[in-house]
Amino acid sequence: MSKKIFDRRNFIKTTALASAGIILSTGCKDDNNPESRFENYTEALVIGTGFGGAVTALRLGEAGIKTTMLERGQRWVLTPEGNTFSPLAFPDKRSAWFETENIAPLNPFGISPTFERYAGVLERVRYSGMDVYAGAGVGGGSLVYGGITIAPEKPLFTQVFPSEIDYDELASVYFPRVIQMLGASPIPDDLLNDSEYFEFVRVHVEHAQNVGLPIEYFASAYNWDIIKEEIAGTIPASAINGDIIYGVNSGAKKSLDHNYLPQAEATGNVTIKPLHQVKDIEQVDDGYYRINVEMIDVDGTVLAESAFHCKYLFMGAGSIGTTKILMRSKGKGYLPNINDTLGKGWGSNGATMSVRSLLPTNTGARQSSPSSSAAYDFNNDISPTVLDMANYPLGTECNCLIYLGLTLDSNRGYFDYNPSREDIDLVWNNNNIPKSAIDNLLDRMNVVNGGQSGSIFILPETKDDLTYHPLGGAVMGETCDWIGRVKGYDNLYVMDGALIPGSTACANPSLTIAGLAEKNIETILNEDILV
Ligand code: FAE
Repeated sequence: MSKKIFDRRNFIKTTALASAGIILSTGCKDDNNPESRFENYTEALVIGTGFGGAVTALRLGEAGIKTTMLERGQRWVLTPEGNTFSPLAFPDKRSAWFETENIAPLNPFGISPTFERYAGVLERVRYSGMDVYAGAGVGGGSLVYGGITIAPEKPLFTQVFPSEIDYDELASVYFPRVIQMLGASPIPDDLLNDSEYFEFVRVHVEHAQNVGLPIEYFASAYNWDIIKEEIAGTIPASAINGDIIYGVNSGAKKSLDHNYLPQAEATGNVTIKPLHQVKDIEQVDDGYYRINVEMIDVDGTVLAESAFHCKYLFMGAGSIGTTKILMRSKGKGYLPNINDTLGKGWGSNGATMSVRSLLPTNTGARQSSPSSSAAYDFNNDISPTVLDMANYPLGTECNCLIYLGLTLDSNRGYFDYNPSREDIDLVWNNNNIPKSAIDNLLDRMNVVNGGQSGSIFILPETKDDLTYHPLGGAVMGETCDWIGRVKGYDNLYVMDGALIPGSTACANPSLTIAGLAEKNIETILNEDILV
Protein backbone atom coordinates (compact mmCIF):
# COMPACT_ATOMS: atom_id res chain seq x y z
CA MET A 1 0.00 0.00 0.00
CA SER A 2 2.71 2.46 1.00
CA LYS A 3 4.63 1.93 -2.25
CA LYS A 4 1.55 2.81 -4.29
CA ILE A 5 0.92 5.95 -2.28
CA PHE A 6 4.57 6.95 -2.52
CA ASP A 7 4.63 6.57 -6.29
CA ARG A 8 1.41 8.52 -6.74
CA ARG A 9 2.68 11.29 -4.55
CA ASN A 10 5.95 11.67 -6.43
CA PHE A 11 4.08 11.57 -9.70
CA ILE A 12 1.80 14.44 -8.67
CA LYS A 13 4.73 16.50 -7.41
CA THR A 14 6.82 15.93 -10.51
CA THR A 15 3.93 16.64 -12.85
CA ALA A 16 3.07 19.86 -11.06
CA LEU A 17 6.65 21.11 -11.16
CA ALA A 18 7.10 20.14 -14.79
CA SER A 19 3.95 21.91 -15.90
CA ALA A 20 5.05 25.02 -14.07
CA GLY A 21 8.36 24.78 -15.90
CA ILE A 22 10.40 24.87 -12.73
CA ILE A 23 12.18 21.54 -12.70
CA LEU A 24 15.74 22.44 -11.83
CA SER A 25 18.91 21.07 -13.24
CA THR A 26 21.23 19.13 -10.93
CA GLY A 27 23.56 21.29 -8.85
CA CYS A 28 21.47 24.48 -9.08
CA LYS A 29 20.49 25.97 -5.69
CA ASP A 30 16.73 25.92 -5.24
CA ASP A 31 15.60 28.92 -3.19
CA ASN A 32 12.14 27.43 -3.01
CA ASN A 33 13.49 24.24 -1.54
CA PRO A 34 12.78 24.34 2.20
CA GLU A 35 15.62 21.91 2.83
CA SER A 36 18.11 24.53 1.72
CA ARG A 37 16.23 27.41 3.37
CA PHE A 38 15.65 25.95 6.82
CA GLU A 39 17.84 24.32 9.45
CA ASN A 40 16.85 20.71 10.30
CA TYR A 41 13.98 20.56 7.83
CA THR A 42 11.68 17.61 7.31
CA GLU A 43 8.36 17.73 5.54
CA ALA A 44 6.47 16.51 8.60
CA LEU A 45 7.35 16.72 12.26
CA VAL A 46 5.61 14.97 15.15
CA ILE A 47 6.09 16.14 18.74
CA GLY A 48 5.84 13.19 21.14
CA THR A 49 5.96 9.43 20.62
CA GLY A 50 2.84 8.30 22.53
CA PHE A 51 -0.38 7.01 21.03
CA GLY A 52 -1.34 10.00 18.90
CA GLY A 53 2.23 10.61 17.77
CA ALA A 54 3.10 6.98 16.98
CA VAL A 55 -0.02 6.36 14.88
CA THR A 56 0.57 9.61 12.99
CA ALA A 57 4.23 8.90 12.28
CA LEU A 58 3.61 5.39 10.99
CA ARG A 59 0.98 6.53 8.52
CA LEU A 60 3.10 9.49 7.38
CA GLY A 61 6.07 7.20 6.90
CA GLU A 62 4.02 4.69 4.93
CA ALA A 63 2.85 7.53 2.69
CA GLY A 64 6.45 8.33 1.83
CA ILE A 65 6.67 11.52 3.86
CA LYS A 66 9.95 12.27 5.58
CA THR A 67 9.05 12.70 9.23
CA THR A 68 10.98 13.63 12.36
CA MET A 69 9.68 12.72 15.82
CA LEU A 70 10.89 14.79 18.76
CA GLU A 71 10.58 13.07 22.13
CA ARG A 72 11.60 14.63 25.46
CA GLY A 73 12.27 11.26 27.15
CA GLN A 74 14.76 8.46 26.67
CA ARG A 75 14.67 5.44 24.42
CA TRP A 76 14.48 2.38 26.66
CA VAL A 77 16.03 -0.73 25.15
CA LEU A 78 15.24 -4.10 26.72
CA THR A 79 18.20 -6.16 27.91
CA PRO A 80 18.38 -9.99 28.14
CA GLU A 81 19.11 -9.56 31.86
CA GLY A 82 15.73 -7.86 32.31
CA ASN A 83 17.06 -4.76 34.03
CA THR A 84 16.07 -1.89 31.74
CA PHE A 85 13.35 -0.36 33.89
CA SER A 86 13.07 0.32 37.60
CA PRO A 87 11.45 -2.47 39.62
CA LEU A 88 8.18 -1.57 41.35
CA ALA A 89 9.39 -3.11 44.59
CA PHE A 90 12.32 -0.73 44.94
CA PRO A 91 11.79 2.31 42.73
CA ASP A 92 14.96 4.05 41.60
CA LYS A 93 15.71 7.12 39.51
CA ARG A 94 14.51 5.38 36.33
CA SER A 95 10.96 5.33 37.71
CA ALA A 96 10.33 9.07 37.69
CA TRP A 97 10.65 12.07 35.39
CA PHE A 98 13.01 14.39 37.29
CA GLU A 99 11.93 13.62 40.86
CA THR A 100 13.87 12.63 43.95
CA GLU A 101 11.57 9.97 45.42
CA ASN A 102 8.88 7.44 44.54
CA ILE A 103 5.91 9.14 42.89
CA ALA A 104 3.44 6.25 42.60
CA PRO A 105 0.12 6.94 44.32
CA LEU A 106 0.27 3.58 46.12
CA ASN A 107 3.39 2.16 47.68
CA PRO A 108 2.73 -1.51 48.50
CA PHE A 109 6.12 -2.14 50.06
CA GLY A 110 6.33 1.06 52.06
CA ILE A 111 9.89 1.59 50.83
CA SER A 112 10.64 5.19 49.87
CA PRO A 113 14.21 5.47 48.68
CA THR A 114 15.44 8.84 47.53
CA PHE A 115 17.35 9.19 44.29
CA GLU A 116 18.84 11.76 41.95
CA ARG A 117 16.79 13.63 39.38
CA TYR A 118 16.74 11.70 36.14
CA ALA A 119 14.82 11.32 32.88
CA GLY A 120 12.71 8.41 34.17
CA VAL A 121 9.53 7.02 32.64
CA LEU A 122 6.65 8.31 34.78
CA GLU A 123 5.82 11.98 35.22
CA ARG A 124 3.73 13.40 38.02
CA VAL A 125 2.51 16.97 37.63
CA ARG A 126 1.12 18.47 40.84
CA TYR A 127 -1.66 20.95 40.18
CA SER A 128 -3.88 22.46 42.83
CA GLY A 129 -6.47 19.76 43.63
CA MET A 130 -5.33 17.35 40.91
CA ASP A 131 -2.20 15.25 40.38
CA VAL A 132 -1.72 14.25 36.76
CA TYR A 133 0.42 11.27 35.69
CA ALA A 134 1.86 10.69 32.21
CA GLY A 135 4.57 8.70 30.48
CA ALA A 136 7.90 10.09 29.27
CA GLY A 137 10.11 8.25 26.81
CA VAL A 138 9.97 6.71 23.35
CA GLY A 139 6.50 5.13 23.50
CA GLY A 140 4.99 7.81 25.75
CA GLY A 141 2.15 6.65 27.97
CA SER A 142 2.37 3.12 26.59
CA LEU A 143 5.60 2.57 28.56
CA VAL A 144 3.79 3.04 31.85
CA TYR A 145 0.24 2.04 31.01
CA GLY A 146 -1.68 -1.03 32.08
CA GLY A 147 -2.36 -2.18 28.53
CA ILE A 148 -6.13 -1.88 28.96
CA THR A 149 -7.41 -1.54 25.41
CA ILE A 150 -11.08 -0.91 25.73
CA ALA A 151 -13.66 0.83 23.57
CA PRO A 152 -16.24 3.16 25.11
CA GLU A 153 -19.84 1.96 24.99
CA LYS A 154 -21.83 3.82 22.34
CA PRO A 155 -24.58 5.23 24.63
CA LEU A 156 -21.91 6.81 26.85
CA PHE A 157 -19.65 7.87 23.98
CA THR A 158 -22.46 9.86 22.39
CA GLN A 159 -23.04 11.73 25.65
CA VAL A 160 -19.47 13.04 25.57
CA PHE A 161 -18.53 13.28 21.90
CA PRO A 162 -20.40 15.46 19.42
CA SER A 163 -22.41 13.86 16.63
CA GLU A 164 -19.69 14.81 14.13
CA ILE A 165 -17.63 11.93 15.54
CA ASP A 166 -19.10 8.78 14.08
CA TYR A 167 -18.95 6.07 16.78
CA ASP A 168 -19.88 3.27 14.40
CA GLU A 169 -17.04 4.15 12.06
CA LEU A 170 -14.54 4.18 14.93
CA ALA A 171 -15.87 0.90 16.29
CA SER A 172 -15.95 -0.90 12.96
CA VAL A 173 -12.78 0.41 11.29
CA TYR A 174 -10.34 2.27 13.52
CA PHE A 175 -10.55 0.54 16.91
CA PRO A 176 -10.01 -2.88 15.30
CA ARG A 177 -7.09 -1.43 13.32
CA VAL A 178 -5.40 -0.26 16.53
CA ILE A 179 -6.08 -3.52 18.38
CA GLN A 180 -4.60 -5.46 15.49
CA MET A 181 -1.54 -3.18 15.33
CA LEU A 182 -0.92 -3.51 19.07
CA GLY A 183 -1.57 -7.24 19.05
CA ALA A 184 -3.85 -6.84 22.07
CA SER A 185 -5.90 -9.82 23.20
CA PRO A 186 -8.00 -10.95 26.17
CA ILE A 187 -6.51 -13.02 28.95
CA PRO A 188 -6.34 -16.74 28.08
CA ASP A 189 -8.60 -19.04 30.11
CA ASP A 190 -5.80 -21.08 31.66
CA LEU A 191 -4.16 -18.04 33.22
CA LEU A 192 -7.49 -16.62 34.34
CA ASN A 193 -8.78 -19.84 35.87
CA ASP A 194 -5.66 -21.44 37.32
CA SER A 195 -2.87 -18.98 37.97
CA GLU A 196 -2.22 -17.69 41.48
CA TYR A 197 -1.30 -14.37 39.86
CA PHE A 198 -4.91 -13.93 38.78
CA GLU A 199 -6.67 -15.00 41.98
CA PHE A 200 -7.54 -11.37 42.72
CA VAL A 201 -9.17 -11.07 39.30
CA ARG A 202 -11.33 -14.12 39.99
CA VAL A 203 -12.45 -12.61 43.31
CA HIS A 204 -13.14 -9.24 41.66
CA VAL A 205 -15.28 -10.90 38.99
CA GLU A 206 -17.22 -12.93 41.53
CA HIS A 207 -17.88 -9.93 43.76
CA ALA A 208 -19.02 -7.79 40.84
CA GLN A 209 -21.28 -10.50 39.48
CA ASN A 210 -22.78 -10.96 42.96
CA VAL A 211 -24.16 -7.42 42.69
CA GLY A 212 -25.39 -8.05 39.16
CA LEU A 213 -22.66 -6.32 37.17
CA PRO A 214 -21.66 -7.58 33.72
CA ILE A 215 -17.96 -8.27 33.14
CA GLU A 216 -15.87 -7.61 30.07
CA TYR A 217 -12.58 -9.41 29.48
CA PHE A 218 -11.07 -6.71 27.32
CA ALA A 219 -8.16 -6.77 24.90
CA SER A 220 -4.99 -6.21 26.82
CA ALA A 221 -1.74 -5.07 25.19
CA TYR A 222 0.24 -7.89 26.75
CA ASN A 223 1.99 -10.91 25.35
CA TRP A 224 0.42 -13.63 27.47
CA ASP A 225 2.99 -16.20 26.31
CA ILE A 226 5.77 -14.08 27.82
CA ILE A 227 3.76 -13.86 31.04
CA LYS A 228 3.55 -17.65 31.06
CA GLU A 229 7.34 -17.80 30.57
CA GLU A 230 7.77 -15.44 33.50
CA ILE A 231 5.55 -17.67 35.63
CA ALA A 232 7.47 -20.78 34.49
CA GLY A 233 10.72 -19.06 35.46
CA THR A 234 12.33 -19.45 32.04
CA ILE A 235 12.91 -15.69 31.78
CA PRO A 236 13.45 -13.04 34.49
CA ALA A 237 10.14 -12.08 36.10
CA SER A 238 8.84 -8.56 35.62
CA ALA A 239 5.12 -8.23 34.79
CA ILE A 240 4.31 -10.84 37.43
CA ASN A 241 6.22 -8.74 39.94
CA GLY A 242 3.80 -5.94 39.19
CA ASP A 243 6.35 -3.90 37.21
CA ILE A 244 3.70 -2.18 35.14
CA ILE A 245 3.84 1.56 35.77
CA TYR A 246 7.62 1.88 35.50
CA GLY A 247 7.91 -0.33 32.40
CA VAL A 248 8.04 -4.10 31.93
CA ASN A 249 11.51 -5.62 31.58
CA SER A 250 10.52 -8.94 30.02
CA GLY A 251 8.94 -7.47 26.89
CA ALA A 252 5.50 -8.73 27.95
CA LYS A 253 3.97 -5.30 27.53
CA LYS A 254 3.15 -4.49 23.91
CA SER A 255 4.02 -0.83 24.24
CA LEU A 256 4.32 1.35 21.15
CA ASP A 257 8.07 0.72 20.92
CA HIS A 258 7.17 -2.89 19.99
CA ASN A 259 4.74 -2.10 17.18
CA TYR A 260 3.82 1.30 15.74
CA LEU A 261 7.19 2.98 16.30
CA PRO A 262 9.55 0.31 14.88
CA GLN A 263 7.18 -0.11 11.94
CA ALA A 264 7.30 3.65 11.37
CA GLU A 265 11.12 3.58 11.41
CA ALA A 266 11.12 0.57 9.10
CA THR A 267 9.46 2.68 6.38
CA GLY A 268 12.81 4.46 6.10
CA ASN A 269 11.02 7.80 6.36
CA VAL A 270 10.67 8.29 10.11
CA THR A 271 13.46 9.36 12.48
CA ILE A 272 12.98 9.46 16.25
CA LYS A 273 15.03 11.91 18.30
CA PRO A 274 14.89 11.15 22.04
CA LEU A 275 15.88 13.68 24.71
CA HIS A 276 14.65 16.51 22.48
CA GLN A 277 12.29 18.62 24.57
CA VAL A 278 10.15 21.06 22.61
CA LYS A 279 9.79 24.50 24.17
CA ASP A 280 7.57 26.30 21.71
CA ILE A 281 6.68 26.63 18.05
CA GLU A 282 6.38 29.52 15.64
CA GLN A 283 5.02 29.97 12.18
CA VAL A 284 7.73 31.40 9.94
CA ASP A 285 8.04 32.26 6.25
CA ASP A 286 5.44 30.91 3.86
CA GLY A 287 3.59 29.05 6.58
CA TYR A 288 6.43 26.73 7.55
CA TYR A 289 6.85 25.92 11.24
CA ARG A 290 9.89 26.39 13.44
CA ILE A 291 10.10 24.15 16.50
CA ASN A 292 12.38 25.39 19.27
CA VAL A 293 13.99 22.53 21.14
CA GLU A 294 16.24 21.88 24.11
CA MET A 295 18.48 18.85 23.72
CA ILE A 296 18.81 17.50 27.24
CA ASP A 297 20.98 15.02 29.06
CA VAL A 298 19.46 12.30 31.27
CA ASP A 299 20.17 14.46 34.32
CA GLY A 300 18.21 17.35 32.81
CA THR A 301 21.21 19.43 31.74
CA VAL A 302 20.44 21.39 28.60
CA LEU A 303 23.21 20.33 26.23
CA ALA A 304 22.17 22.60 23.38
CA GLU A 305 19.29 24.59 21.99
CA SER A 306 18.25 23.89 18.48
CA ALA A 307 15.52 24.54 15.94
CA PHE A 308 13.73 22.15 13.61
CA HIS A 309 11.52 23.14 10.70
CA CYS A 310 8.69 21.47 8.86
CA LYS A 311 5.72 22.04 6.64
CA TYR A 312 3.26 19.79 8.47
CA LEU A 313 3.37 19.88 12.26
CA PHE A 314 1.61 17.27 14.41
CA MET A 315 1.17 17.73 18.15
CA GLY A 316 1.42 14.43 20.02
CA ALA A 317 2.87 15.55 23.36
CA GLY A 318 -0.21 14.41 25.30
CA SER A 319 -2.94 16.48 26.91
CA ILE A 320 -0.60 18.39 29.20
CA GLY A 321 2.42 18.52 26.86
CA THR A 322 0.52 19.68 23.80
CA THR A 323 -1.58 22.21 25.73
CA LYS A 324 1.54 23.62 27.37
CA ILE A 325 3.47 23.98 24.11
CA LEU A 326 0.53 25.61 22.34
CA MET A 327 -0.30 27.97 25.23
CA ARG A 328 3.33 28.98 25.61
CA SER A 329 3.58 29.61 21.86
CA LYS A 330 0.38 31.66 21.86
CA GLY A 331 1.44 33.47 25.06
CA LYS A 332 4.74 34.47 23.46
CA GLY A 333 2.92 35.80 20.42
CA TYR A 334 4.22 33.06 18.10
CA LEU A 335 0.81 31.57 17.29
CA PRO A 336 -1.59 34.48 17.90
CA ASN A 337 -4.43 33.12 15.77
CA ILE A 338 -5.24 30.15 18.02
CA ASN A 339 -8.61 30.94 19.53
CA ASP A 340 -9.36 31.45 23.21
CA THR A 341 -10.73 27.95 23.74
CA LEU A 342 -7.11 26.78 23.98
CA GLY A 343 -6.46 25.39 27.46
CA LYS A 344 -10.13 24.76 28.14
CA GLY A 345 -12.27 21.62 28.29
CA TRP A 346 -9.81 19.61 30.37
CA GLY A 347 -11.05 16.58 32.32
CA SER A 348 -9.66 13.75 34.44
CA ASN A 349 -11.78 11.08 32.71
CA GLY A 350 -13.71 10.85 36.00
CA ALA A 351 -10.87 8.67 37.29
CA THR A 352 -10.64 7.27 40.81
CA MET A 353 -8.49 4.95 42.88
CA SER A 354 -9.92 3.00 45.79
CA VAL A 355 -9.55 -0.05 48.02
CA ARG A 356 -11.85 -2.64 49.54
CA SER A 357 -10.28 -4.25 52.56
CA LEU A 358 -11.03 -6.74 55.36
CA LEU A 359 -12.58 -9.03 52.77
CA PRO A 360 -13.75 -12.40 54.10
CA THR A 361 -12.12 -14.18 51.12
CA ASN A 362 -8.47 -14.47 50.22
CA THR A 363 -7.55 -12.28 47.28
CA GLY A 364 -4.07 -13.68 46.64
CA ALA A 365 -0.61 -12.63 47.72
CA ARG A 366 0.48 -11.95 44.16
CA GLN A 367 -1.92 -9.33 42.83
CA SER A 368 0.54 -8.47 40.13
CA SER A 369 -0.75 -9.51 36.75
CA PRO A 370 -1.86 -6.96 34.15
CA SER A 371 -5.44 -5.82 34.32
CA SER A 372 -7.76 -8.03 32.28
CA SER A 373 -11.39 -7.44 33.24
CA ALA A 374 -13.78 -4.58 33.85
CA ALA A 375 -17.11 -4.51 35.69
CA TYR A 376 -19.82 -2.25 34.27
CA ASP A 377 -22.14 -0.37 36.61
CA PHE A 378 -24.09 1.75 34.17
CA ASN A 379 -27.17 2.01 36.40
CA ASN A 380 -25.24 3.61 39.25
CA ASP A 381 -27.48 6.34 40.79
CA ILE A 382 -24.71 8.93 40.65
CA SER A 383 -22.83 8.23 37.42
CA PRO A 384 -22.20 5.32 35.07
CA THR A 385 -19.09 3.60 36.37
CA VAL A 386 -16.53 1.08 35.16
CA LEU A 387 -14.29 -0.72 37.64
CA ASP A 388 -10.84 -1.97 36.56
CA MET A 389 -8.30 -3.65 38.82
CA ALA A 390 -4.91 -2.30 39.83
CA ASN A 391 -1.88 -4.30 40.96
CA TYR A 392 -0.94 -4.79 44.57
CA PRO A 393 1.93 -7.29 44.54
CA LEU A 394 2.50 -7.38 48.27
CA GLY A 395 3.71 -10.98 48.44
CA THR A 396 1.44 -11.69 51.39
CA GLU A 397 -2.34 -12.03 51.74
CA CYS A 398 -4.00 -8.63 52.24
CA ASN A 399 -7.69 -9.62 51.87
CA CYS A 400 -8.04 -6.53 49.76
CA LEU A 401 -8.71 -5.41 46.20
CA ILE A 402 -7.40 -2.22 44.61
CA TYR A 403 -9.60 -0.58 41.99
CA LEU A 404 -9.17 1.99 39.27
CA GLY A 405 -12.66 3.30 38.59
CA LEU A 406 -13.85 5.49 35.75
CA THR A 407 -17.01 7.59 35.86
CA LEU A 408 -18.90 9.82 33.46
CA ASP A 409 -17.93 13.11 35.06
CA SER A 410 -18.89 16.26 33.16
CA ASN A 411 -16.65 18.42 35.35
CA ARG A 412 -14.13 20.40 33.28
CA GLY A 413 -11.16 22.53 34.25
CA TYR A 414 -9.01 24.97 32.34
CA PHE A 415 -5.39 26.07 32.19
CA ASP A 416 -4.03 29.55 32.84
CA TYR A 417 -0.78 30.56 31.19
CA ASN A 418 1.82 32.06 33.49
CA PRO A 419 4.17 34.15 31.31
CA SER A 420 6.90 34.58 33.93
CA ARG A 421 7.26 30.81 34.41
CA GLU A 422 6.28 30.07 30.79
CA ASP A 423 4.14 27.30 32.23
CA ILE A 424 0.47 26.43 32.67
CA ASP A 425 -1.60 26.00 35.84
CA LEU A 426 -4.74 23.89 36.05
CA VAL A 427 -7.84 25.47 37.55
CA TRP A 428 -9.88 22.55 38.84
CA ASN A 429 -12.85 22.48 41.20
CA ASN A 430 -13.55 18.98 42.42
CA ASN A 431 -17.26 18.13 42.35
CA ASN A 432 -16.84 14.76 44.14
CA ILE A 433 -18.98 12.98 41.54
CA PRO A 434 -16.34 10.34 40.73
CA LYS A 435 -15.73 9.53 44.40
CA SER A 436 -19.46 9.44 45.22
CA ALA A 437 -20.24 7.15 42.29
CA ILE A 438 -17.47 4.71 43.13
CA ASP A 439 -18.34 4.70 46.84
CA ASN A 440 -21.95 3.99 45.92
CA LEU A 441 -20.81 0.91 44.01
CA LEU A 442 -18.28 -0.24 46.61
CA ASP A 443 -20.92 0.04 49.35
CA ARG A 444 -23.20 -2.31 47.40
CA MET A 445 -20.33 -4.73 46.89
CA ASN A 446 -19.47 -4.65 50.59
CA VAL A 447 -23.08 -5.37 51.65
CA VAL A 448 -23.26 -8.47 49.46
CA ASN A 449 -19.66 -9.72 49.64
CA GLY A 450 -18.39 -8.37 52.95
CA GLY A 451 -15.48 -6.05 53.55
CA GLN A 452 -15.22 -2.30 53.82
CA SER A 453 -14.22 0.62 51.63
CA GLY A 454 -10.79 2.07 52.33
CA SER A 455 -7.88 0.84 54.40
CA ILE A 456 -5.82 2.82 56.86
CA PHE A 457 -2.74 0.94 55.65
CA ILE A 458 -3.27 1.30 51.92
CA LEU A 459 -5.64 4.13 51.04
CA PRO A 460 -8.08 5.46 53.64
CA GLU A 461 -10.72 6.55 51.14
CA THR A 462 -11.47 6.75 47.45
CA LYS A 463 -9.30 9.32 45.69
CA ASP A 464 -10.54 11.37 42.75
CA ASP A 465 -7.88 14.04 42.92
CA LEU A 466 -5.37 12.17 40.79
CA THR A 467 -5.60 10.87 37.26
CA TYR A 468 -3.66 8.69 34.86
CA HIS A 469 -5.96 9.97 32.10
CA PRO A 470 -5.47 13.68 31.37
CA LEU A 471 -7.71 14.65 28.46
CA GLY A 472 -8.42 17.91 26.66
CA GLY A 473 -6.85 21.36 26.38
CA ALA A 474 -7.06 21.73 22.60
CA VAL A 475 -10.45 20.15 22.14
CA MET A 476 -12.09 19.03 18.88
CA GLY A 477 -14.77 21.40 17.61
CA GLU A 478 -13.29 24.20 19.75
CA THR A 479 -9.55 24.81 19.36
CA CYS A 480 -9.41 22.27 16.54
CA ASP A 481 -11.83 21.08 13.90
CA TRP A 482 -13.30 17.57 13.99
CA ILE A 483 -10.14 15.92 12.71
CA GLY A 484 -7.58 17.87 14.73
CA ARG A 485 -6.71 20.80 12.45
CA VAL A 486 -5.87 23.76 14.70
CA LYS A 487 -8.27 26.56 13.78
CA GLY A 488 -6.48 29.66 12.49
CA TYR A 489 -3.50 27.73 11.09
CA ASP A 490 -2.90 25.52 8.09
CA ASN A 491 -0.92 22.31 8.46
CA LEU A 492 -0.91 22.34 12.27
CA TYR A 493 -2.69 19.39 13.91
CA VAL A 494 -3.46 18.00 17.37
CA MET A 495 -3.40 14.20 17.30
CA ASP A 496 -3.35 13.20 20.98
CA GLY A 497 -5.30 13.30 24.23
CA ALA A 498 -5.46 17.12 24.11
CA LEU A 499 -8.06 16.77 21.35
CA ILE A 500 -10.44 14.71 23.52
CA PRO A 501 -13.29 16.59 25.24
CA GLY A 502 -12.24 15.75 28.81
CA SER A 503 -13.50 12.17 28.91
CA THR A 504 -13.46 8.96 26.93
CA ALA A 505 -16.81 7.97 28.36
CA CYS A 506 -15.88 5.48 31.09
CA ALA A 507 -13.20 3.82 28.97
CA ASN A 508 -9.44 3.99 29.43
CA PRO A 509 -8.34 6.47 26.77
CA SER A 510 -5.55 4.89 24.70
CA LEU A 511 -7.79 3.07 22.22
CA THR A 512 -9.97 6.13 21.65
CA ILE A 513 -6.93 8.41 21.21
CA ALA A 514 -5.21 5.97 18.85
CA GLY A 515 -8.42 5.21 16.93
CA LEU A 516 -9.12 8.89 16.38
CA ALA A 517 -5.49 9.44 15.34
CA GLU A 518 -5.84 6.62 12.76
CA LYS A 519 -9.01 8.20 11.41
CA ASN A 520 -7.65 11.74 11.43
CA ILE A 521 -4.30 11.04 9.79
CA GLU A 522 -6.09 9.12 7.05
CA THR A 523 -8.25 12.17 6.33
CA ILE A 524 -5.31 14.57 6.60
CA LEU A 525 -3.25 12.50 4.14
CA ASN A 526 -6.14 12.41 1.70
CA GLU A 527 -7.38 15.99 2.01
CA ASP A 528 -4.44 18.14 3.11
CA ILE A 529 -1.23 16.44 2.10
CA LEU A 530 -2.64 14.99 -1.11
CA VAL A 531 -0.51 11.87 -1.26
P1 FAE B 1 1.21 10.24 25.55
O1 FAE B 1 1.09 8.78 25.35
O2 FAE B 1 1.24 10.75 26.95
O3 FAE B 1 2.52 10.71 24.78
C1 FAE B 1 3.00 12.02 24.84
C2 FAE B 1 4.48 11.97 24.54
O4 FAE B 1 4.94 13.30 24.34
C3 FAE B 1 5.31 11.39 25.67
O5 FAE B 1 6.22 10.46 25.15
C4 FAE B 1 6.03 12.60 26.25
O6 FAE B 1 7.28 12.26 26.80
C5 FAE B 1 6.16 13.48 25.03
N1 FAE B 1 6.29 14.91 25.34
C6 FAE B 1 5.59 15.63 26.23
N2 FAE B 1 6.00 16.92 26.24
C7 FAE B 1 6.99 16.99 25.29
C8 FAE B 1 7.82 18.05 24.84
N3 FAE B 1 7.72 19.29 25.33
N4 FAE B 1 8.74 17.78 23.89
C9 FAE B 1 8.86 16.53 23.38
N5 FAE B 1 8.11 15.49 23.79
C10 FAE B 1 7.18 15.72 24.73
O7 FAE B 1 0.07 11.04 24.82
N6 FAE B 1 -4.73 4.16 29.14
C11 FAE B 1 -5.36 3.05 28.69
O8 FAE B 1 -6.10 3.14 27.72
N7 FAE B 1 -5.18 1.84 29.29
C12 FAE B 1 -4.38 1.70 30.39
O9 FAE B 1 -4.23 0.59 30.90
C13 FAE B 1 -3.74 2.85 30.91
N8 FAE B 1 -2.95 2.77 32.00
C14 FAE B 1 -2.26 3.88 32.42
C15 FAE B 1 -1.40 3.77 33.51
C16 FAE B 1 -0.64 4.86 33.91
C17 FAE B 1 0.28 4.76 35.10
C18 FAE B 1 -0.74 6.09 33.19
C19 FAE B 1 0.07 7.29 33.57
C20 FAE B 1 -1.60 6.20 32.11
C21 FAE B 1 -2.37 5.10 31.72
N9 FAE B 1 -3.25 5.18 30.65
C22 FAE B 1 -3.92 4.08 30.22
C23 FAE B 1 -3.45 6.45 29.93
C24 FAE B 1 -2.66 6.47 28.61
O10 FAE B 1 -1.32 6.16 28.87
C25 FAE B 1 -2.79 7.87 27.99
O11 FAE B 1 -4.16 8.18 27.84
C26 FAE B 1 -2.13 7.91 26.63
O12 FAE B 1 -0.78 7.52 26.70
C27 FAE B 1 -2.20 9.32 26.07
O13 FAE B 1 -1.74 9.28 24.74
P2 FAE B 1 -1.25 10.61 24.05
O14 FAE B 1 -0.93 10.30 22.64
O15 FAE B 1 -2.22 11.68 24.33
